[in-house]
Amino acid sequence: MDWWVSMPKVELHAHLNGSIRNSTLLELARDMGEKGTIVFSDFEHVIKKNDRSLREVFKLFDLIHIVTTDHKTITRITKEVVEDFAAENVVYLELRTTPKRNDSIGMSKRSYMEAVVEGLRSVSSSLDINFACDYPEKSSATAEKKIYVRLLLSIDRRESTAAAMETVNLALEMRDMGVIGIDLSGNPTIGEWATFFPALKFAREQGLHITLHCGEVPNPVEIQAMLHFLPGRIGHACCFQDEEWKKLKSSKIPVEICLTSNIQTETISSMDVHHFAELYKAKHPIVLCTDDSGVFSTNLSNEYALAANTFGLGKAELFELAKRAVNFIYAGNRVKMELIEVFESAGRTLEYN
Ligand code: 6MZ
Repeated sequence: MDWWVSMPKVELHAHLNGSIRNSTLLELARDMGEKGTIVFSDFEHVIKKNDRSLREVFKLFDLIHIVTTDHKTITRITKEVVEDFAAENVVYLELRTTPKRNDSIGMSKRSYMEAVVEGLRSVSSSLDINFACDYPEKSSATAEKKIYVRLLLSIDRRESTAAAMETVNLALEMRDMGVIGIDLSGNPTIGEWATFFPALKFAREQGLHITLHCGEVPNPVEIQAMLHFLPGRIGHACCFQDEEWKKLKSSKIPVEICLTSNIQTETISSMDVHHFAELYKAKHPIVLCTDDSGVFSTNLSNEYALAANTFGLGKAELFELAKRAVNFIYAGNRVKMELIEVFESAGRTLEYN
């Protein structure tokens, strides 16, 4: 594992609340249990379960949101998630989260996002972080690592057109705080493409980048509509049929691949039939990602090791794959050039045997 940890990596598909440390989740649930807000034993059972269907994963997210959705906790988990990615040499992270409103605790979508930004500002002093052009890069002479972080705001498929539009407007207001795009996610069996389309179209017209969860369940009409929209990237692409593969390949839309997530949620029946192999062989743009490292007990180094073992690829090939991901990031050219330099310098010192 050490080698996969030491290799620089780019993470483009990570949901904040799905990346929460298990220890933090249990601690928060225990605290709430002691205060009588929740019944801890009900949570413990769900949190500690390992294999979850897609439906159970969304039940778990509802539980996670109960214990995490206050400003202080959102700040804490943002800080921890960034530090965890940096610790395994993720050098560029696009972190996505669904802005949430909770009137009973005075939380608006904006104050939720400000708590996220506060988490970025409070990362450990052993880490250099670059997340927004208007904030001076936080760097210290003692820092051991550096990470670039950018934010994507997620629209949950349970939301209305108006709520989706509110998220897009918030993203536009927060562009100087590292927000660069919009994601469409949430339970894929809920909601209609037509509901989100106006907000996504407006977002793109305003210059925001778009990534869509696409084809997590079979839904050819929606998949076709999404591909026709030509998003900057898509996530998953598990349940595509011939026609959709053809369209995807000719469009060259990069795919965020989440191996462990797809297997655990059974959206792909086994690794030997995973579309990673076919897309890799076809030289289609792909990037390995974690999805929800906390929920699926994985990390990005583990996903690279898994790809190497499952698909018979060598270290040099996966290093190239990680480096190519720089082409698909949503940050601008200056960051891309700095990242290429990070990879080139690592490539000169890493041993491939
Ligand atoms: C679709 C997913 C997801 O936004 O509260 N999310 N949406 N498919 C998946 N595959 C397993 N994994 C996570 O992070 C949690 C939210 O991200 C979305 C869901 O909407 C979930 O509630 P945030 O930080």
